[in-house]
Amino acid sequence: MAFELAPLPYPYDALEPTLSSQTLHLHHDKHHQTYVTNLNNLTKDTPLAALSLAEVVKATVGKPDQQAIFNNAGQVYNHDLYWSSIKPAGGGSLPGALEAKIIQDFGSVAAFKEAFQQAGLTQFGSGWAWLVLDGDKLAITKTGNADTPLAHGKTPLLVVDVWEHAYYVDYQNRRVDYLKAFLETLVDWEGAAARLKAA
Ligand code: MN3
Repeated sequence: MAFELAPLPYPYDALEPTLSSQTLHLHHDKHHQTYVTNLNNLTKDTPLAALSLAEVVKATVGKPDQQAIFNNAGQVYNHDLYWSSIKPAGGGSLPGALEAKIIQDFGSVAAFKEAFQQAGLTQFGSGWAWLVLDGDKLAITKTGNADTPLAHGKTPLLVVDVWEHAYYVDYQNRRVDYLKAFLETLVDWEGAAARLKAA
């Protein structure tokens, strides 16, 4: 079965004014769709076409002859999680179990937010900032281009896309304002808590 572009889990204008309908149409219907289309073209009639998306990511990481497949599979996986990392009227208070784990591993929710924002800000060029479960501890990490912690034995819980296409229409070069908005009005803490519980 071919890989598919999942519909956005909310209407295109549901994140306004933080992220515009124009940004979501471009980001989901053009950028994300292109990675899905490329992945299908690259895996057509190969054994990889029978694998799950996560399996393709893990099977192709670090293999020079499969770099293009990894890049597109990683981008599809990362974008799927990005759309699930944000929601209308996000932000706010954290579910208790996630809050307790963040306090245990980062000292405080404020310290976590500061470090996460800094990771997104200092990812040079295109990439991603993540909250992951690494072993039994939460960690913040960043990846460049299509790379993903999934390929490196970690469980992704939250991700913010810091490729310019994610924010340039709404924030131009002000990546820091996009990251602040992500943490205060977009982030879906319940989704992250559910992924932590399932890990
Ligand atoms: Mn993107």
